[in-house]
Amino acid sequence: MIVAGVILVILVASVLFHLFTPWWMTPIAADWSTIDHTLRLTFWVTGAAFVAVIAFLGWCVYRYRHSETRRAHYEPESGKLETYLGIATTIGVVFLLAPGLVVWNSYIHPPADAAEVEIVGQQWNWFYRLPAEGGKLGRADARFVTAENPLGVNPYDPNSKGNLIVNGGDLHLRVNKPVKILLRSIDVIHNFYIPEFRAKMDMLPGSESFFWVTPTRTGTFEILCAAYCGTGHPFMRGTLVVESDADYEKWIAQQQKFTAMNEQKRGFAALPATGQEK
Ligand SMILES: [Cu+2]
Repeated sequence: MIVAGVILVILVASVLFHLFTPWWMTPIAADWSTIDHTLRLTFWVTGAAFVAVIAFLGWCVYRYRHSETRRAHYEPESGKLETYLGIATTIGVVFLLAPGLVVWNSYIHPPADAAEVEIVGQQWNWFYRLPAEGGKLGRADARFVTAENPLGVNPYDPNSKGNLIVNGGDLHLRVNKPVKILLRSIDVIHNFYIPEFRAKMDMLPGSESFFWVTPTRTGTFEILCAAYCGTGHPFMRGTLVVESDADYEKWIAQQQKFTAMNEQKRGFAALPATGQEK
């Protein structure tokens, strides 16, 4: 009886803790409310399963408690019970997985008018690269990585020249404008994560991953690395500023161009006029 009572207390306390928890999602700052919906749905499905299993456990402890007069039945199989459990489990798993597939599909299909920004992770910093006004991002390859060109931007690609490189500073984005976030790493696996955007993705050395997002409110948000990437991992933080078009233009005007950055140091001007790297 005491054990059944303890199980009941655990069940009620767990549900109450969930309802009154001080830890909940941060206020959303992007148009990914569908991701919140899938998270809530997961809470409901797993919460219902938790309540059902713990309540069943408590009921069994109470109902089949020791009694001198009772003998246990031997009932190794129950076709009916297996059918019910099979159907209920299938429904639960479908509700857990299917909505995520729909949301994921839209998460990786940016609209045609989305701006582009590249995020590069390197132990334990964030770099950002933006195309010049109306331009495109030049290609990049690990072969081009040097002290002067930490992102490995291809200096032979004409699109590279106007690219803006933000080395260690804040990243700024326009409010209410969709942006495709391209992700690269030049050493180990990192993960670009902005909790308020409900958006995160792995950054894999040697390949480029991406997702898109529309920031919906101005403000300053923290960028976190969400994949353990070495001893400096906890310090791999960045700052994202979401702002109006006017403020964004001011910021972008201050950023350094790839060509300027290289000429200033060395390398770009010293490169042969025509390279094989086309
Ligand atoms: Cu990292």
